Amino acid sequence: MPAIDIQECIDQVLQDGYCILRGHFPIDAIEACHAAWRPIADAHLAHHADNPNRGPNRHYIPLPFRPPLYNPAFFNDDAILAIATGILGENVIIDGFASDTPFKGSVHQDVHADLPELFPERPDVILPPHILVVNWPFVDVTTENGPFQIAAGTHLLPKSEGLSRVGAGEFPLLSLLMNVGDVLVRDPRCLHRGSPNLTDTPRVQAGFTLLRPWYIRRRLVRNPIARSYLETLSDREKDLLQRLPVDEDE
Ligand SMILES: O=C(O)CCC(=O)C(=O)O
Repeated sequence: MPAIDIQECIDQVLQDGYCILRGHFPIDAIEACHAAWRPIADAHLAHHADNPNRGPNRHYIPLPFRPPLYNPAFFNDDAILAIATGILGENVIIDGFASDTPFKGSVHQDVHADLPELFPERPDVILPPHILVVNWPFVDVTTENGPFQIAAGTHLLPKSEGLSRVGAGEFPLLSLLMNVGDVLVRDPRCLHRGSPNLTDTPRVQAGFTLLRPWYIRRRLVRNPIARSYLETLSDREKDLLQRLPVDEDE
């Protein structure tokens, strides 16, 4: 695994809005995730194939915090948590865990941020990050299968200015081509969009969010974690996962 310069990653996220850790997550663990994801996606599609929640043939699917989708190799990774702590401060917590998947027939999304502005009445005030997203693909991401596209640096602009300058072509939308094992750490305020998947293979990308502890997302769908599994985890993981609903019975 290549050595990681944590400060360089922190600086990239702060300046560009994202960094990529190449070859960072174990491939066998991701293959196990991919296999576990299929029946979850099939169950989701059985109800929602005709009303996709992220545009035509594109689905956001909340994932369970249980193995193999939950793996400490993803959620309790020293480098990722050092980057997150360096940006968000101590006591970061995890809330959402989901997959984003463009299937064949998906289209370009509108350019967007994943978050509302914290203080919409003062769009001129550019605040430091309060939330980060950690994404990792279950398949290699190519120009054909719907790469995530990002306009680097746009989290440092008022949102409406960023949107109009991306529209005017001042900020290129970069396709992030990633291999299985690569990890994207991003500020979800940085403007981005999904692009069309032209292939028959769903471009599955998992993601979880890391937050400053005072930030609460009330409308987020969070799958519960089983008490019996939570009790097997390290103290650091229990702290990270403290916001999750706990299923006492499972
Ligand atoms: O996964 C992607 O390519 C982009 C998804 C996205 O930004 C969204 O659905 O909000």
